[in-house]
Amino acid sequence: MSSRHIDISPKVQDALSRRRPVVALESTIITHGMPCPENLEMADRVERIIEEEGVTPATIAVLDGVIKVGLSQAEKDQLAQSSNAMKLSRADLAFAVSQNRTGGTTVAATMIAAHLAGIKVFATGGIGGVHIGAATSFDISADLDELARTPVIVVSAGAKAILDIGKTLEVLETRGVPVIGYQTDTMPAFWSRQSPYPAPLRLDDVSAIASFFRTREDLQLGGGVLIANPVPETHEIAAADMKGIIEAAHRLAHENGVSGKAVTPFLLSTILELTAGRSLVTNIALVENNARLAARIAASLAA
Ligand code: PSU
Ligand code: MN
Repeated sequence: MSSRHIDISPKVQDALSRRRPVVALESTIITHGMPCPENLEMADRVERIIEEEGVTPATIAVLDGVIKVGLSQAEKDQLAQSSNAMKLSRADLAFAVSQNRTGGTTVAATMIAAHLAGIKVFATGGIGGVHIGAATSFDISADLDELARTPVIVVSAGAKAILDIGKTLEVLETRGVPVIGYQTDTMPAFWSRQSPYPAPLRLDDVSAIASFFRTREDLQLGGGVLIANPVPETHEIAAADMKGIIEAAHRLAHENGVSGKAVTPFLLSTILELTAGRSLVTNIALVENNARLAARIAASLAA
């Protein structure tokens, strides 16, 4: 893929042309999901974890109108410290490019860029989904439609517990997106390993996930696959502990009239305050855990 709008770093380009495994990483989590400097430490650490697995990381973002696939240290620093970075999903990606803007890419926009670059595996924290109250707010993340159309494996810790997980699973099923619990029968809920919902499908090893993805390609089904990888037990916050905090964060969002793209960042930062930083420690642990699994899936796919 060559386009004047996309710049693939030499390291990532080299891995792709030698058919070596590559894992894409999103950047809204850097610009809007975590405070500085924890965002930068997390971004560096997940890249290192992927490299330790012998796989090439490719953090994706838009810098001054160019879709970057693989960021240099200086570019990562710039993005992590930027105070006016946009939050870019499918709707705003071309806007940012044509207006020479800088922004973090959401799960949806990162999937688009990864696919354009020829990357099949992507690690994140939690995907966006159907928000609580969506019946009246109509707030459903573009991540779900992207999973339905773009053939990338997205490794997550499930849907964020700030969402309506049941409705998120219903929409994914309707749009034909396989949701696979990794070594679990239960749909994980981001900070917690448990939710009231079963995982629709289950696979227990990376070679089975790779084989499943290849079968989907053979059958020309199109669209992505969502892997739901529970947060490690050592860092889990029990669902019962999160419940009241999530409700309080929603009340505050409502009282402050927060809507649209601002909802997810507002809820995440409010929950960070209400848990005195504990949610952030868990968030970082689960992203690292997902990066490791994504690297192993990518290695298996490339073998
Ligand atoms: N998970 C996190 N932190 C985040 C996000 C997910 O732990 O910042 C971001 C992802 O980039 C995801 C986006 O794609 O939130 C979803 O936003 P929305 O609900 O506005 O579509
Ligand atoms: Mn939304």
